[in-house]
Amino acid sequence: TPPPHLLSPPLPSPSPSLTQDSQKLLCAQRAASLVKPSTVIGLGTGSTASLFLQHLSHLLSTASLHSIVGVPTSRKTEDLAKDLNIPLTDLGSHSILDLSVDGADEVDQEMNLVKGRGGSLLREKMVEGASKEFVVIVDESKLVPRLGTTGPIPVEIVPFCWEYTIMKIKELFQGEIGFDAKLRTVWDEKEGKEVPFKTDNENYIVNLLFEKGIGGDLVTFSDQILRITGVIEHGVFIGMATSVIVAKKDGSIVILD
Ligand code: ABF
Repeated sequence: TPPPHLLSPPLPSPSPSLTQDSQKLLCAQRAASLVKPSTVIGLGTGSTASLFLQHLSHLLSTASLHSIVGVPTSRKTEDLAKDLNIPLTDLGSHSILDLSVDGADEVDQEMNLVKGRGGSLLREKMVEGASKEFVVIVDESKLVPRLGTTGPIPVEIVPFCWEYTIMKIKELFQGEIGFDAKLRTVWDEKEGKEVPFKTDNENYIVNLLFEKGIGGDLVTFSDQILRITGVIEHGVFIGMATSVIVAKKDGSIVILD
């Protein structure tokens, strides 16, 4: 055998590379471990939030947690919470929530968010806006330098004269290079054609596409969109998150707050 100094150095142990799903699970479990007994919690929507609900339900069933009650942010979450035996209430009975936990589509350095690509932005904004703490759970792919870079900004509008509302939105951003606004549609098997996607509130969604993300100030962006009659709400959540739990590929967790 060669003398020790000629032996090749041991290979560095490969750093774990978690899949996106495992990252989602990791941040969801961390958030569930932060929930205190006897609290009213806003329950988010989406795949990451669903993992949070599952873990919450597990803690409730093993009596590690008790007396919590949830406010769902969508019909889908309401159904899932019922299946998981998580007791539910609503904002009419609890106008101030202790905590909300939800996923996001994008998170910038200031913890501003894009939400609602799943379609439930209005209920999410109402519930999370009523929460003392709003914890966002994301895998690291959701971190962006500027909002609107990885996909559209969804805007909920009334179905009445929706073409007119889209026209007004387009007028607002006509100077932006590469801007487009498109009605979100889904394939209807029965009708054999694309039909407008409908939110839980029976409204439509317009997807705003910015080639390089939202340029300029987010508050101005928000004010301008909300001033259009026919627009109900948009998916940019400014200054609402109180912390963001980011699960990374290497298995670590980073908390922004
Ligand atoms: C919701 O779920 C949304 O506002 C956002 O669109 C989405 C994120 O989903 P996922 O966790 O599946 O990536 O909270």
